[in-house]
Amino acid sequence: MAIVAPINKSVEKFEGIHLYHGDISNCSMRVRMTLIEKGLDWTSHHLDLRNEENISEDHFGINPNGLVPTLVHDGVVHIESNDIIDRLDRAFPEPSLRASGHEGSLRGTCRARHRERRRDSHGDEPASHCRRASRSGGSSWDANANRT
Ligand SMILES: N[C@@H](CCC(=O)N[C@@H](CS)C(=O)NCC(=O)O)C(=O)O
Repeated sequence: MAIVAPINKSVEKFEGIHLYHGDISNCSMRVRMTLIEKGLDWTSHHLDLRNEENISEDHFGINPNGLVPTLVHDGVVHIESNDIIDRLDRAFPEPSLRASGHEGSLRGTCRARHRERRRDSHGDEPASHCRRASRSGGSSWDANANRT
């Protein structure tokens, strides 16, 4: 699990779930989908990657790589999207992102869902977990987030 001791100490006072993310970042999108899937309340800190808002002293003080996504959960800073998703799935287990029989491993779940989709004969129909995310999230990428 990628936990960071931030230089920017202000985030250590954050309560709840705060996500530093970008609309054009697929790593951020996967974390947003996880938050939506689990129906979690979160605060959005959107960074415009086109304008290099991630390249700032403030953000380097939170994520030493200057990348998104960065999750701050009750003042603890997490980087790396796969670790963030895993962390969220462990902290908020329902609904689980793990396939039954693969409870220990998100990678196993990804493989199982990939096989499921290949078996699906409905052409472009998205997988069930994607349909649920789009129903609850609407069209906006942070429709269910609190904004700062
Ligand atoms: N391994 C990292 C990769 C993070 C990453 O590369 N983020 C990209 C967006 S998907 C980013 O912040 N790019 C900004 C830049 O390169 O300046 C993760 O999975 O979180």
